[in-house]
Amino acid sequence: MASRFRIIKTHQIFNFLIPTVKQKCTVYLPQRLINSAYSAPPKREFSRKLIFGATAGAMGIGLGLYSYLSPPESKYLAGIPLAEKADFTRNDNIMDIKPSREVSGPASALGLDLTLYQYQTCPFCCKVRAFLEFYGIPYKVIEVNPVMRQQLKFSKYKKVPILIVQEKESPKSEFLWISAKISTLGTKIKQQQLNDSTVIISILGSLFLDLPSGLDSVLKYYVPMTYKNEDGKEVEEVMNKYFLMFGDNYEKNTETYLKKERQWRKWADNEFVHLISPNIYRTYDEALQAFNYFSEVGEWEKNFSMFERLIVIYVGATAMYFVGKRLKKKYSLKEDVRQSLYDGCKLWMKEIGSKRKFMGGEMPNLADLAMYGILSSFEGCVAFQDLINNTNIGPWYYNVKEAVTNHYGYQKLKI
Ligand SMILES: N[C@@H](CCC(=O)N[C@@H](CS)C(=O)NCC(=O)O)C(=O)O
Ligand SMILES: *[C@@H]1O[C@H](CO)[C@@H](O)[C@H](O)[C@H]1NC(C)=O
Ligand SMILES: *[C@@H]1O[C@H](CO)[C@@H](O)[C@H](O)[C@H]1NC(C)=O
Ligand SMILES: *[C@@H]1O[C@H](CO)[C@@H](O)[C@H](O)[C@H]1NC(C)=O
Repeated sequence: MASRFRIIKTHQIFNFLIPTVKQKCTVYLPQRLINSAYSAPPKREFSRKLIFGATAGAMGIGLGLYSYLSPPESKYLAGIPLAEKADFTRNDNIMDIKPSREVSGPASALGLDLTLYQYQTCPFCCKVRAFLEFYGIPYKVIEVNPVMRQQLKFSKYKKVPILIVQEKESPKSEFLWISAKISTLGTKIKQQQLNDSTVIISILGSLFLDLPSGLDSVLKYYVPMTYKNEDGKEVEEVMNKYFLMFGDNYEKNTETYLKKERQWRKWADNEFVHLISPNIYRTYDEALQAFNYFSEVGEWEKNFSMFERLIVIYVGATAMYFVGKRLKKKYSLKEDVRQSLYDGCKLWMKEIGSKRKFMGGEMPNLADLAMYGILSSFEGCVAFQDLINNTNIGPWYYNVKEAVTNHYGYQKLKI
């Protein structure tokens, strides 16, 4: 019983709220909030200002009470099983972690074994999943615990998504495939860690769509550089991450098309994504509805007592309502944040125009997949319904969804 008594102090709440807001990924925050009630947030020096003064007390009491009442640890996060035990003490073998689930697809003969470290509702992770599903590439998922992040212990890079690619000898025929499978038992398997959603997509895109010359040769083109950003903080980034490396398929006349594709991938990542949180938590009622939706998809009713569930929903909604307001100011959104969201979608649809089905023409391209992935991260929220009702993005969205869920990209793979 003693171990159950874990009061979460107010400053610990800020420790996980503020970095997340800074990381521009707030859609998955509810999960983070919920999980923090199970396990104390990582110890970090507290040096940040208290911005959400008004909610602080209520949240402290709410979460404190909640952590007292809830079981000491859970294997589930919003209904998704967390990856089991991350024990890297014996060796560095990342593959020791048991995946949360496996996703199948027709492109099983790629000779690659992919493992995605992710948060289910993070828009950047949704982007990578949309890409993999569109091309029918099978992968394993390791759902990271957003507070403890013990599943990322092996990595110096601490954000999600991370993709671990294990290269089997890439056989071209069925026969070779079988022999390679047999030989892996004895051979050392090559393993690469890819960081950042856009880098992951560009590397796999180069590899599968044009340059089937092996992962190592593609990786040489995507070297991270260290530099200081506006805040004077050292960051590592692959500068050419929006560029794909082309081999024989490169044609001069596609230059404009490729430029547009890059430009809109970048826009989705750096501009559109900021419109989400202020919109899904626009009013207190909508924040509540969003949390009720998370509760539904995550089957919280099965996992939480009614009392616990209500505390999480009300405390979470209150906190996120204020976070949304702060982000609205930070990114200078319109007074009615919906207008900014509509503007974003209208701009996107205007660029596609009336002659094309997708930005990519007859088939979605990487810009379509990025935008779709980001939108799909809040598909169940009121803000999404409003978008569908008040802009013309619906038909495009559901067309991409059909293409993604039916793996329409599979026939384009060069394997
Ligand atoms: N540019 C990165 C951004 C990734 C990112 O910001 N991920 C967030 C989650 S959505 C994260 O892991 N933040 C660190 C944290 O929450 O501790 C990408 O496109 O993958
Ligand atoms: C990803 O980050 C890790 C550090 O955590 C680094 O070792 C690895 O080389 C990076 N991957 C790429 C492809 O840059
Ligand atoms: C949470 O709900 C899922 C789905 O119903 C169930 O399988 C799982 O056992 C529950 N987890 C906990 C910790 O109760
Ligand atoms: C959107 O339109 C549908 C059908 O017209 C309606 O049932 C729904 O209430 C509307 N949703 C919102 C959020 O306006």
